[in-house]
Amino acid sequence: MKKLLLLLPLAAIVITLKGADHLEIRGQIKQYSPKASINIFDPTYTSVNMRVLDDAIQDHFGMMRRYSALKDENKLFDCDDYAFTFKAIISCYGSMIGSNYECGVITVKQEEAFGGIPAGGYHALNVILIDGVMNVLEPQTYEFTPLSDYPNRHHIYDLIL
Ligand SMILES: [Ca+2]
Repeated sequence: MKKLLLLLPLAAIVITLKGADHLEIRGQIKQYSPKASINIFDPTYTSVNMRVLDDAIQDHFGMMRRYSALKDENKLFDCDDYAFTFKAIISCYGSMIGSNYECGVITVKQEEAFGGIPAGGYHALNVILIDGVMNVLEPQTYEFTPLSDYPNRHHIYDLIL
């Protein structure tokens, strides 16, 4: 029992440190959406763990609440702005500890509802590497699911990472 307890933290560290290079990321998107336009700016990325993700979500939620009056008044702050501000916060968290966290913005055709956003039209949201798994995260509700289960994975138009 004691041995098992010692091994668990080590396993967690290995999973947390797992990253992805630009070719892996490109391949993951292209396997579902071969025609997607891919803009990846760095050669390698690292994975967030749940603690970093929770902290970033709290910060982003706080920022969205502070500016909610502005958002509601002019309606200019929409899905792409949620996605880019979330990406920016994740980048800031990465820079604090010298990590290049993988968090990108994707544009999709919203064929199916996801994360509380109904089907219809085009939509922007995030892809993010969480504990070594590429996830799609809806930055208006913070729901996320592995890319392999994301219902609109075959309708990704572009990625900016
Ligand atoms: Ca906008």
